[in-house]
Amino acid sequence: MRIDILTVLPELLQSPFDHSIMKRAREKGHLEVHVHQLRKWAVNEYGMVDDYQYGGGAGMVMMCEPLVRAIEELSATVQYDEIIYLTPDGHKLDQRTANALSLKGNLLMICGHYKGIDERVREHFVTKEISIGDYVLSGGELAAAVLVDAIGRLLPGVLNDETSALFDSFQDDLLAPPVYTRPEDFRGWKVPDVLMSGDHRKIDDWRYEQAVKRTEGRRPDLLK
Ligand code: 6GU
Repeated sequence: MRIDILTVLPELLQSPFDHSIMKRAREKGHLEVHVHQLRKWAVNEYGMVDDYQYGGGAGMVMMCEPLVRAIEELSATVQYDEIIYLTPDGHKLDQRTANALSLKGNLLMICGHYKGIDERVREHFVTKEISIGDYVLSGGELAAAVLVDAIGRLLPGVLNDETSALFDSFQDDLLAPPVYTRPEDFRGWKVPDVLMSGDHRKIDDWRYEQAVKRTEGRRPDLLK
């Protein structure tokens, strides 16, 4: 998969994909991330990409021209399956959306800033609008990093048996069960006996029960 990201703050997206699973995904050739400085397509030599909003009101709006020039230039060499605008008023990101996007080939992500982007870019170019939750961030960059990570780890070949996504929280609409590692007894706090039993059938049953119990207690909305 190839992901291109348009942003006025490329610095914010320097390191998120240089570590751990995202690093491995890129090294193995499953994921390519290209971060572009939107000011490269600015309307003047001062790097202008935003302007006052029509109708008045505080806050700048990202202009059509730089965004559209960037989208069109990039689209000339890459066929995008989705052009995604990261915005707090978008569709709230969930595992289902991450799973679906991981099946695509090329994605273009637009990070909004200030009051957002001119509505005409949303109408005519953006194919998906995504929010990462009901709170406001200063810009779309951290949201884009979250989205790339959520998608990137699902790409075939990225995870191995040990890191398998199959048992993640949310993958089956259940939260993940509790996990333990050595020592068996830490300050008198013991690992549940069943996990030490070696009976894999019983262990699977226990984990499922725990997952259901945890989901009922913390996220009953997922069980509907
Ligand atoms: Cl995608 N952008 C911004 N600025 N804030 C957010 C968000 C996105 N998702 C949640 N809050």
